[in-house]
Amino acid sequence: MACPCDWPEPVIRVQSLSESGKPLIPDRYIKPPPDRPSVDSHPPDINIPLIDLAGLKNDDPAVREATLKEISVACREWGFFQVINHGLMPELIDGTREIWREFFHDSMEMKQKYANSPKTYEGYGSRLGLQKGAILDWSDYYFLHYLPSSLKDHNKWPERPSSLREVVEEYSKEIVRLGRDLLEVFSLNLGLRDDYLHNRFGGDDIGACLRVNFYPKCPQPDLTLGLSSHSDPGGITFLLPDENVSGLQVRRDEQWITVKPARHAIIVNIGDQLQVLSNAVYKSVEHRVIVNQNKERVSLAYFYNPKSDLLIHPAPTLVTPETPALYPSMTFDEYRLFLRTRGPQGKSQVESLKSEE
Ligand SMILES: O=C(O)CCC(=O)C(=O)O
Repeated sequence: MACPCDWPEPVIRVQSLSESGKPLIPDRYIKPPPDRPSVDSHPPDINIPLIDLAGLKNDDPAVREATLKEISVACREWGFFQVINHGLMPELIDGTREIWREFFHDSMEMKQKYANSPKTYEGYGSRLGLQKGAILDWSDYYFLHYLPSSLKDHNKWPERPSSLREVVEEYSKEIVRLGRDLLEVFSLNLGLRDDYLHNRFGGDDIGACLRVNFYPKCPQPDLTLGLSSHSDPGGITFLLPDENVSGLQVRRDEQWITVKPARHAIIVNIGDQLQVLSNAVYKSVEHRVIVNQNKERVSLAYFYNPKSDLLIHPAPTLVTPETPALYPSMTFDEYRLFLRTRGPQGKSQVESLKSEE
C-alpha cells in the first residue's frame, strides 16, 4: 500500500482552535462516549514502576540482579516503567522540553513553513492517519527523523529557536545510548545473548525518530483526547513527559492509570516490535493522553526502532511446542504503514497479526 502524499482534508491547527477562545470544541474532536476520559477509578497511589538504573552498575551483584528483575517484571506485566539515573543530565532534559515549548509558542506563520505531509510525516502536523472524516485528537506535533542519517530531512529542522537542533541532537545521542543499553538488558532478561536484540534491530543501523506532542488547553477536556488509545508500533519508546501537567494514561486490565512522572525521569515503554521479538513475553501496552482545561502540555516521544527493512519475528529460542510463534515475519516498514494510514486505533494491528496465525 503506497502512502498518499497529502491529507484528505484541510489541516486545522489545534493550537489555533484553542487560542480562538471559543467555549465549545468542534464536533470533529468529540469522541464517542466509551472513548472519553473517565474519572480515575483506581486508587491514586497506583503508578507505573519506578526503576533506578544505577542498580545495574552497583558493585553488589545482588543489587544488579534485583534491578534486572525489576525491569523484567515491568516489561512482562506493565509494558511501561519510568527510569531515573539513566545518564541524561537534568539540564539537558529540561532544556530539550523547553526549547520545543518555545517552538510551539512561535508564530503560526513560522511553524507553517514546516507543515508536514503523510508521505514521511516529518515536520509540523496536526493529525495521524488519513481516514476522511475521522474524529481527530486535540494535539499538534512535530516529527523528525534522527537515524538513519540518510533519512534526515535537513529542511525539516526548525531554524528557530536557533539552538534547537544542537540541543535535540545532543538529547538524541543520549537516547540512542540508553536504547542500546536497555536492549542488552532486555536480551539478558529474555535468556538471549546480550547482543541478540541489538543485532535483530540492525546493529548500528537502527531507526530513531521523535514526535514532540503539543496539547493546547482545551475548553471541554471531558469530551476529547489529546492522543487516542494506541500501542507504539516500534521497538522501545522513551517518553519525556511534562513534569508539571499529567496526561499520559496507561491501560492496566480494564482501567486507565494516570502516570505520575518522577522528577527528571524518562518513561520507557515496550513497542509492538519487541512484543513480536519476545513472542509476547513482553507487552506493548495501550496508552492515551487526556487534556486539560487550564494548562497546555508538551511531551517528547522518542521512538527507538529496528532498521525498517529487516524481517522481525519471534526469537527462535522463545518458540517452543508450548509457546508456538504468535506472529509471522514482517518488516517494520510494512508494519508501520498501518498507523500512518489509519491513525491510532488501540492494539488492533498486533492483535490482528496474532489471529491470522
Ligand atoms: O504525551 C504523552 O504522554 C504520550 C505520547 C505518546 O503516546 C506518543 O507520542 O505516542
